[in-house]
Amino acid sequence: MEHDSVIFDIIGREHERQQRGIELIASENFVSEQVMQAMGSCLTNKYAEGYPGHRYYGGCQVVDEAENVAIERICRLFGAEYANVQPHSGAQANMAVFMAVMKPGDKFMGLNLAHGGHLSHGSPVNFSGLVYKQCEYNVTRDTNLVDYDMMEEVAQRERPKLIVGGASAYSREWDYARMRAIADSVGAILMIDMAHPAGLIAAGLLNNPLRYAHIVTSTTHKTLRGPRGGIILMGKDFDNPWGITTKKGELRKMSSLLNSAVFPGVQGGPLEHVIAAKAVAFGEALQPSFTEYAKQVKANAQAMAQALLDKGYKIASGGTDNHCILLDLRGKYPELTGKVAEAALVAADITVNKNMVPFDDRSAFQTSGIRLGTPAITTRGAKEPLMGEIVEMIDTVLAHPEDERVISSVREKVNRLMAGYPMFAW
Ligand code: DSN
Repeated sequence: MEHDSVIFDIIGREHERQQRGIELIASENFVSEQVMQAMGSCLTNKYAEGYPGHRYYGGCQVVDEAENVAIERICRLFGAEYANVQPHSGAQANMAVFMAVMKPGDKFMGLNLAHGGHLSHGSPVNFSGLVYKQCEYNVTRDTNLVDYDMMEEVAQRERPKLIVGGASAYSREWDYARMRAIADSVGAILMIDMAHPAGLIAAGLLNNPLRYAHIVTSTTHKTLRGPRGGIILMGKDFDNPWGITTKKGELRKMSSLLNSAVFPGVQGGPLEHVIAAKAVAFGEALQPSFTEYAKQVKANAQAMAQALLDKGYKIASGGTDNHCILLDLRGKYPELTGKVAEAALVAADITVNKNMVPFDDRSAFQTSGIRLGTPAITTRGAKEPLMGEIVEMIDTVLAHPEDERVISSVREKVNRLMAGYPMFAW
């Protein structure tokens, strides 16, 4: 077969882009070589609709073993009693939970997308907002912390069937105990989407939502540093069989409802090569070296936040407890949009994404903020002193976002610097 030089040239250029730049997108990371190898393996050839031991295809005895290893490792990592490792993404994990616990038209509550929430937590352009009715809670204007009083008030008024916690641009710890109390007070199910901080939770650096929530979802590719994908977990309530009583009067356990919602509900054949890569990543996350990595992610985020504050920037909520920083550009450069800032930084090979900040007066296409994160740069081996240097370079670019000469001189510095931080250094 002829070598596909078109695609492999593209892959080579993307590898080069990743190698030479500073990656600060809070939801990205660099996987290990063995995670990559498992993803690129012959397991991609196998159809395995169903679950280990109960498949709709023959020849699944070997992939069954890989899926069982992934389930056992992720349960050990988070203290879970149940895991489904098949969701292709975090959004599909959320979709499956919604399908298991609600009927179309039922009401649920999630964090306002413009305040750091996620598309799949009720955006009107997403299945979550199209199929279900959403009500929402905010962060407060003064602290930018989740407004639990508002959450309680809205829950009492709207009586949602499901309360969703978790965010894609929120840098603070969550009060899961209070959320569970609010959910219990209205008979709602509590689901926490821990996609962003999962790696820090696995390392014991943040509260574990499994101790409070009925159901927890996550992606596997952010701080958890695995392949792109999703998972669903249950912990605390698993021992008390709960679920839905069928017309025949039988109780269908939540684990069974969730499994059916993933397959055949929202997905067909599982990606067994990705599941094997998830198992590899979960195995890595169980090692002491991963705890050291996660501590460094957090230390780097705090060093970066402090360096930004020292330079006069405003950070939503004033700082960070995790891997993520939401920079409110209105503090230092009120005229600068997130869109322009993102483009200037990307031109300097510093990759970030524009992001709305709480109570933003600009649209999601312009925004007044950018989101920064330390998971990927930490995997490259960065420590606290480098955070100061990065902030210096960010500040130089943001002070002159349209000056080609400034941008190109920062880019040269970035490229020289990153040559000393190989992609698979860890
Ligand atoms: N899109 C992801 C993020 O960047 O946070 C969340 O799914």
